[in-house]
Amino acid sequence: MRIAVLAGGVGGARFLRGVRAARPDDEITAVVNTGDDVTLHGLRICPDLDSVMYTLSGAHDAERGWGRAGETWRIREELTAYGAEPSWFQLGDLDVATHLVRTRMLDAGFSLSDVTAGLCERWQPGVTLVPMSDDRVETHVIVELEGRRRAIHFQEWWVRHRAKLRAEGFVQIGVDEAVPAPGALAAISTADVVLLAPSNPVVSIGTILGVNGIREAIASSPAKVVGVSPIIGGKPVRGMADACLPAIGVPVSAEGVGRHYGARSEGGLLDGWLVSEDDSADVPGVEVRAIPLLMSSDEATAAMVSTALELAS
Ligand code: FO1
Repeated sequence: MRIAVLAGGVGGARFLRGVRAARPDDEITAVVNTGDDVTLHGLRICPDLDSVMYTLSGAHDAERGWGRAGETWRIREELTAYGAEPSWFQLGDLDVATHLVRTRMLDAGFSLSDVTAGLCERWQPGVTLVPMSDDRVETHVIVELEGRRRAIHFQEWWVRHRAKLRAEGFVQIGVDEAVPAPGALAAISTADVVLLAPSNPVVSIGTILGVNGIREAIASSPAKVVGVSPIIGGKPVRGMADACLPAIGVPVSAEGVGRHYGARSEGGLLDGWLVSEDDSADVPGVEVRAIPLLMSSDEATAAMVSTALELAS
């Protein structure tokens, strides 16, 4: 079976471990959000691609959800000693090596897809990772800061301000010109099943869907499309979906997000929608299943994936 998964960072990475555990012999392709990407200290950083790559290879720090296990912070301490801003973004020494290799390859003219494939040569994630686009797309958040409305980079909003500044809107700089990365559309159109990981529906899944042609490829794909709610009991398990959804007028609920994605039969995306056993959701035109949704282990996540695949069959 060919499975295509739209995924963001931490939640998407955990989910992909479950997909791989549930279907170890199948061809799994993850189309990963790159709207969180940022250039800092001259390095190109791709948080979601790195979270997925590290987590699938077991090199991740499970507590943080991002960056490497066994990380040290000497470079960061030195940068801070020099007063080299931004000091609010923690760059680990091991992680810096990834950004150095990526930046050097990009500067040499390789595409982000080539870079990702190159990095995965070492990490062997067992899933094909494809950026949503090789073109630069950066999510900015419209906030009120010091009495002025302005757009700040998603990472500044999320890391520096801990998403405490009310998000009035999100803008994906560059998305209008962005085309899907090679392999992204093929993964979707040749898939037997397309899964929407329980990632942030606005800045992760939403950003991927905003790339020209991706939403259309899903809507016209012969595959069944099943999503997994990132909201359990009215709040996200991790991350800041509850700070993002109000900005686009979507209720912070499993039902709200399911209706936001919409039914394929009505021009939306979903055939099936998984919600937590404590939730209920009426999503017209979509088959809903209420099951345990906590990704507490690969086995727990694999059980969710098996239910999603049953729904799709
Ligand atoms: N998240 C934080 O909350 N604080 C950080 O200092 C931080 C640094 C960082 C460095 C590299 C990287 O790949 C991710 C990093 N993240 C950090 C996580 C990142 O902001 C999020 O994982 C995604 O952008 C949101 O999904």
